[in-house]
Amino acid sequence: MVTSIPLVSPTPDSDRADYTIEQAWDTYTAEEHDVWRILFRRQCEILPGLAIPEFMTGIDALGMTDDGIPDFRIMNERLKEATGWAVVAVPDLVPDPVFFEHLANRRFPAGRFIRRRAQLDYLEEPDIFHDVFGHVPLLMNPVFADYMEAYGKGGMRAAGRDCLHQLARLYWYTVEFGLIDTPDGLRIYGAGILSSKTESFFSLNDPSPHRIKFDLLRLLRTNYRIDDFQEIYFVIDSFEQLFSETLQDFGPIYDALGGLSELAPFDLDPNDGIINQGTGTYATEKLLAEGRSR
Ligand code: HBI
Ligand code: FE
Repeated sequence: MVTSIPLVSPTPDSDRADYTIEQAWDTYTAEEHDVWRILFRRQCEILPGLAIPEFMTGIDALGMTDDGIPDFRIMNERLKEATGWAVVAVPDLVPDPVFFEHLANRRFPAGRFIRRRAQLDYLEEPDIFHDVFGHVPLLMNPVFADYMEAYGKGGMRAAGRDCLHQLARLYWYTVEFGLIDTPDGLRIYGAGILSSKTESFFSLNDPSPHRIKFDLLRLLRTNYRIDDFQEIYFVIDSFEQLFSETLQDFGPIYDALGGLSELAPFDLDPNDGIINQGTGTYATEKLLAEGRSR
């Protein structure tokens, strides 16, 4: 009897309050390690010169390679040594309060599963390649590691106020889709871009999106798209800037937001620090093709 070799290993649900599960690294299949290899090699080929250099050095410092899916037990030894962070396995997205609590305690929740070979270019939920390749290397950078903890603590404080959707924007436009200005030009530090071949090029080189200077109040007013390339990217000058902006008391900011209108992703505000104004062509053509308008 031919026993079919399973393509994917089982990712169980969690029965723990913090939604964590065992990574069960030994149960990943050869196919799953192959998908990691394809994604890892592809991104490492294009990212030098596009990603902030600290991202590339973080990969090496973690001992992350194209051998296959990293074993958290081994990777965490280096991560903990460097900045006190650890990656914990979860089945998929966890509730905001649980997510914030993990970050506030220097634990990064990473989806255990990896996308199928047929999903190389896009998938809905963050898988282990997005979470571990995209997010973890910069946790080796002490200032960015401090920012991520401060963000988690900010999220726990915000839980009492109805402003999690604004905090989610801060995460989205920095940790997921942030750009940073460097002496060699704009570079990528957002995990959502770093783990995507197509958006790595689009975010820096396409004339369609706006690229404007980071401004916390303006960012918190700005909606975002979850299902396609971003129409606007916020550019920070340094991780120190990001960290100090997040340390402040958000109370007055939430109060100021109350009197300001929300902004759609492609809107510009008269006070924007415009690095380059986008043409909007990508989204306009995409929406036209789908018979929709902005
Ligand atoms: N859960 N596992 C996981 N990974 C995330 O990136 C994540 C999450 N839950 C909530 C969330 N992100 C966003 O709402 C953040 O903006 C908080
Ligand atoms: Fe993410």
